[in-house]
Amino acid sequence: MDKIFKGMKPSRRSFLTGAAAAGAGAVATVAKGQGAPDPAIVEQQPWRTFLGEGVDAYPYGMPSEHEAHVIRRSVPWLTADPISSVNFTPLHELDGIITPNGLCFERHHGGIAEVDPVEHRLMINGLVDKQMVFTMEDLKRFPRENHVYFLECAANSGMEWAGAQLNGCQFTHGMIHNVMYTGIPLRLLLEEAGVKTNGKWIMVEGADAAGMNRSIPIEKAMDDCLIAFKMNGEALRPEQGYPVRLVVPGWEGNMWVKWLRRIEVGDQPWHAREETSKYTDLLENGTARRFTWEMDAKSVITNPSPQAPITHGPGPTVLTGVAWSGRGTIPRVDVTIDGGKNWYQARMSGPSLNKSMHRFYFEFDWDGTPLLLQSRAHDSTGYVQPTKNELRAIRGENSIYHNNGIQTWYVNEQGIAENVEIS
Ligand SMILES: Nc1nc2c(c(=O)[nH]1)N[C@H]1C(S)=C(S)[C@@H](COP(=O)(O)O)O[C@H]1N2
Ligand SMILES: [Mo]
Repeated sequence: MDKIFKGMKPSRRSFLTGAAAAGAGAVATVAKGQGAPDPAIVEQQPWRTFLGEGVDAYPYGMPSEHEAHVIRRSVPWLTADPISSVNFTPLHELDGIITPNGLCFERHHGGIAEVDPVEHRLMINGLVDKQMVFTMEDLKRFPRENHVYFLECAANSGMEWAGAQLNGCQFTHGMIHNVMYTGIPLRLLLEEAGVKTNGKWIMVEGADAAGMNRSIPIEKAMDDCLIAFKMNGEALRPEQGYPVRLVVPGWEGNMWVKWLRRIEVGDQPWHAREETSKYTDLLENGTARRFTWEMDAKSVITNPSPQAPITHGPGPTVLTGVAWSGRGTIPRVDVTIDGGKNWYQARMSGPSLNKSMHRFYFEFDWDGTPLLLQSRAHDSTGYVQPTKNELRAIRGENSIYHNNGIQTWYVNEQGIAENVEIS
């Protein structure tokens, strides 16, 4: 990239003092100035001329029709068939930290299972004192907990290993959602069944046609895993595993088995398809990285970004994005608007929860010259998000999974943004 940068400096201070200083003058840089009377002010708007719908018009509420573009989207060339496919969370349209249920990305290996909760059973078998079968009603008699956790597919940003490819944070980073789960600690169910002393692993299996399964070490199972049946306060959506899914905080999304039907306790891992042929990365020396469960710290700028260009021209500009780590919280995110020449600490806003998404902002005065935007997350262990090239130096070029490299957006004079890489 050979772009010219001049006169860009962050100016949160000048924006704030300007706005506080004296109404009119300062605000004029943000709002429209004088000129012809604004019809939106001086003319009667249609919605003032008739009464609105009554309270029962929408028994289950939906977003405004003006938000119809805020949807999950797929990339047709990524998969051959929607039955075993993925779509992406529209990160560039969201704010705060919670992903609304209808916008949580979906990844299914055998389509969305249509499970009847009354007929659904969860079985625990294998190396236990007492094999057990629970109905949904049984599960709801165990003590519950509420936690906000991100779920990120290990393949999120996978296409970017080969270079900048997909034009939009929805597609480069949208295999993630952040939800408040209500569920039962898995530990309580395992204690009920009584894990034998040689029980070192569990195998979790879905009730979908794919029967997707994964092995999880018993330490994690006994630590913070949840048997979840609610997301953001309401029942899980069918796409997300209704009526019950496993929550494996901080670990790759593939392990969060949906439509959970069976937990087998064993003395070694099962070497299932999803932990051998998939979710494994071949290194340059011919060995493979396997059982890479934890999701490393990562961040992305959601606005501006290719699907969310700057449309207001130069002047006060709000940059925002999200950051997360499978190892803890995100105390700090740095951002640059000049491709790394200068870094500034972003402002974190909203709750800082363990293994949850975090929101950051950076307000600056855009002078209308091209920008190279990047964000860099620091997690609570001190780990700092690497560049893509730092990752490639260690993992080589064969990887698909666990790409947590720094993302770059190029913004031109018109405010149009594009996915690029700089060395
Ligand atoms: N039973 C079952 N569980 C599953 C899957 C599946 O296909 N079947 N897909 C897995 C993968 S690869 C991911 S990334 C997450 C996606 O969860 P989501 O659809 O809620 O986004 O679910 C995991 N759990
Ligand atoms: Mo996944």
